[in-house]
Amino acid sequence: MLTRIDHIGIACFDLDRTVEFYRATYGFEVFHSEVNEEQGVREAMLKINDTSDGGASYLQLLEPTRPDSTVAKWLDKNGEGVHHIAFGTADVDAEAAGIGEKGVRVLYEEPRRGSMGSRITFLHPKDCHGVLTELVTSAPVESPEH
Ligand code: V0V
Ligand code: CO
Repeated sequence: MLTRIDHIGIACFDLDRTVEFYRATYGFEVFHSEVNEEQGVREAMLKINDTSDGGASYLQLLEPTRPDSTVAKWLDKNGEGVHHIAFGTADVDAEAAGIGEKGVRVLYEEPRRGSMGSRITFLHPKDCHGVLTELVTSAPVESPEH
């Protein structure tokens, strides 16, 4: 089951300036930031709200780290803007398998590492009415030591 909008991915040329726009305009603060070399992005997660499934919804601001990355390619073609949406689920493997059986191309054989230790995969935008769609399972919440 897909149970939340986990994030909206927004491609930008300058992460620091874009973070500052979201802070100054809306008051959203950076919850987490990291570089994901595999995906070729530097990213900032701005938490917007908690969700009823125990997760949260974020804006994910993305700046490319190298010219051959998917986000750099997309920015060259489209300029800044909404790059993808991500649905949250407790079981990304099962969701990807089930959606794949419906004829939608799942881009990765196995989910890969996403923001904050999550596991992610993507659905091809051409099979999703033009929307690059990500599926996310958050990293398990660390239980306190006994
Ligand atoms: C490309 N297309 C898109 C698109 N990117 N359509 C909607 N939204 C997008 N973001 C269209 C493009 O306009 C072309 O249509 C067609 O798909 C083929 O695109 P292309 O430019 O030739 O590019 P490809 O085929 O080399 O790559 C497209 C795909 C690639 C979707 C396969 O971007 C990909 O693998 N994306 C998944 C990984 C990713 O995006 N990572 C960055 C976020 P026309 O012109 O032929 O009609 S990382 C992230 O979100 C993380 C870490 C996280 O959440 O934790
Ligand atoms: Co994403």
